[in-house]
This record gives sequence, C-alpha cells and structure tokens, in this order.
Amino acid sequence: MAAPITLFDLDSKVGGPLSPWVLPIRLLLNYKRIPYKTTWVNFPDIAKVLTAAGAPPTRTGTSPYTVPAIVDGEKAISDSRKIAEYLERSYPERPVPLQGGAQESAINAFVTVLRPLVVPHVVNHLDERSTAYYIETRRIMLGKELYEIDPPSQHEEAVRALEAALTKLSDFTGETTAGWIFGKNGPVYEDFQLIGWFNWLKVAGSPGLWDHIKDLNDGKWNGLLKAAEPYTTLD
Ligand SMILES: N[C@@H](CCC(=O)N[C@@H](CS)C(=O)NCC(=O)O)C(=O)O
Repeated sequence: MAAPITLFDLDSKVGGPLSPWVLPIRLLLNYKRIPYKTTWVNFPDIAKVLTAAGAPPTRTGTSPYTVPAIVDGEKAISDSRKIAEYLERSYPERPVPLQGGAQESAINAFVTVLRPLVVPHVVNHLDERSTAYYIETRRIMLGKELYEIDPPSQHEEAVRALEAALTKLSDFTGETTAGWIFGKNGPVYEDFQLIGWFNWLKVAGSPGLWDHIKDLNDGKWNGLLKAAEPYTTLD
C-alpha cells in the first residue's frame, strides 16, 4: 500500500487547526477519505522543515516558506490552492470542485476586513519562540507593530466593518444548503476556505469576537462550522 500523504500544519498552543490556509486542505483530505499523517511545525521551523521535505517556497521576501505543504510519494507541493487542485485531480472520488472567480473575490473581500481583528491576537496561542518570530516577521511584512493593528480606539469601528463585510458576503451567497455556503450539492472548495477563516476567527480572534459573530446573518457562519465538524478530525 502507498505511504500516506504527509500534511505539514502549523503547530501552536491551540492543539488543533489554527492556520486558515491549512484547514481547507485537512478538510479536503478528511472529506475525500485520503490517508494522511500530520507533521506539526512551529513558525520558526517552517523554512527548515519544508526545505528538507523538498517543498518549494510560495512567496519572495520575508518568510518565503509557508504551510500547508504536502508530500505524496515523490511529489512535494506547497500553496493551498495548488495542493487542492492536485488532490482534486489525483483523488477524484468524492469531488470538491474549485470554483474560483467571483467566489474567491467575495472571500478575499471579507478576509481583508477580518485580518486586523485576528492577526495581532494570534500570539496568544503561540509559544515564546514562535511569538518572538511572529512579532519580528510581521513587523517586516506589515511595517507595523502588532499592538498598532487592533488598538482599542479603533476596535469598535473594525467590528462594525466586519459586520458589514459579512452581510455583503451573506447577500452574495444567499441561502445555505445543509450548512454549506457556496456548494448546492455538497461542499465546494470555497466552503472549505471560508471554514478556515471562520475557524481562525473563532480560535484566535479578539476576545468575544466569535460569540458576537456566530449568530449574525441567521447563524449561517455557525451552521457552516457545524457542517464542517465531521471533517475537522485530526489523524
Ligand atoms: N499562499 C499560501 C499562504 C500560506 C500562509 O501564509 N501560511 C502561513 C501560516 S497561516 C505561513 O506558513 N506563514 C509562515 C510565516 O509567516 O513564516 C497558501 O495558500 O498556502
């Protein structure tokens, strides 16, 4: 029997999925019932571990190596969308189509507004070494200190902006089907992407944010996480 796929995921104090980029791949593997095992990697070790695995960098500049990455036999693949395309092509059973286009743009618009309410709070879930790495790399990548991203004086306004972004997303997506937001006959990959972002909001967002958000827009965001539950299992 072929060796199971290795999934490289972000380690943290959460003890489960935190990275919004990796969770969609875990959901895909679980949904498609593809055997895999997870290698959990702390932020400062990602470059070293992925170089050793032969997974290519996904960006230039600071921190070019990112999770998720997978190793499947001879192949090492990084970047969530490329991994999803590869899995869909190589393991077509229980399809999870990738839609892209307007759906992806709608997710990106929501994520732009969400980021400031989560990015500075991620350190609450990292160990000391990862915290030091995260503060330093975000300073270079964002040109800001973490405490400048969600200051108390702007917090309420940021939450109002998120509410508006969610209403826009809700209007765009319309009725849910069995909890899925985009898919009408089972999940599509963009549902899994949204789950990654809502899980990130839930586990690492500013204190109380998820409690505030989960019942908005007829509770469809909570319904989405509930629909995903059977597929969030760890190996
Ligand atoms: N475009 C990449 C982005 C992945 C990404 O940004 N992953 C984060 C974890 S949430 C990462 O590995 N960051 C490494 C770092 O910042 O050093 C993808 O879709 O896979």
